Amino acid sequence: MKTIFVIPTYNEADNLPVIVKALMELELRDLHLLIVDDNSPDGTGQIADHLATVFDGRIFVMHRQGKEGLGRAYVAGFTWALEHGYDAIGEMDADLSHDPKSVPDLVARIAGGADVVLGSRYLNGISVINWPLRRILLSLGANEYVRRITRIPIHDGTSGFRVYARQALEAINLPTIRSNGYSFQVEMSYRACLTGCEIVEEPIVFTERHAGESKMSRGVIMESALMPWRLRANRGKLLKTVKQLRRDAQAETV
Ligand SMILES: Nc1nc2c(ncn2[C@@H]2O[C@H](COP(=O)(O)OP(=O)(O)O)[C@@H](O)[C@H]2O)c(=O)[nH]1
Ligand SMILES: [Mg+2]
Repeated sequence: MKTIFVIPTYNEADNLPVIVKALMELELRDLHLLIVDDNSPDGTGQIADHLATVFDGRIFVMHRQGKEGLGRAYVAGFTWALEHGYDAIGEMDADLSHDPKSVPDLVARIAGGADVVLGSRYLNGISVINWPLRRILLSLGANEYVRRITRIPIHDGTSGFRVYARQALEAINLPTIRSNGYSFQVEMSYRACLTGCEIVEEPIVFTERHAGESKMSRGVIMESALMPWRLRANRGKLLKTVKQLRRDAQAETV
């Protein structure tokens, strides 16, 4: 199974070499990485290029012109991964909040037949380390808010540590994903549910970053607050598109 993890970066110079080394040292010797950097002022892009020469053939770098948001970086990265024939396509933050040691377990669930594996912080209670209470409540509240409005039966639909099987990303239809920021995670979760993907949740531990700064902003929160309503309003249209895509795919195989 050709496997790649896409890692979006914006000012992660201190974290990137550490996470890349940890990922390259995993048992998964054929794991590839795509680093998607938005022209970070702190030189993360150049560090990524250097890492790509050190781990030649396993690390790839996409340089984007400026900071366009997490969602845009992932749409570009996932599209690249599909074009390059990967079977399992993962995502994780660069700031070591997501433990590289959990990667093999997540990937194994895809190998076992799941379409989407969500690394969940809220399966067995709350597994978050070093977050202030305010941030935990925001995240829990956001998940409850999303569940109520969109009615998707997922414990951690905002998690950014996950793996998609190729066919799931194809069904999700990336060019029509609208999120710029973190609401990307919710939009993708919703789309995966609507397209009938088998989604499994695997417990993970989330640890707040030690180096660098969070890119959470007021604009990002605003978009995230509106997204569930937008998704709900467009449910009928989305289902129609999903059915049409399925018919097209069937016609192609006949
Ligand atoms: N390429 C790119 N990466 C981003 C952008 N915003 C955030 N990131 C990356 O997305 C990941 C999660 O962001 P972070 O600030 O840690 O979010 P938090 O953990 O929710 O506070 C990190 O690897 C960031 O560097 C962006 O606009 N462009
Ligand atoms: Mg973070």
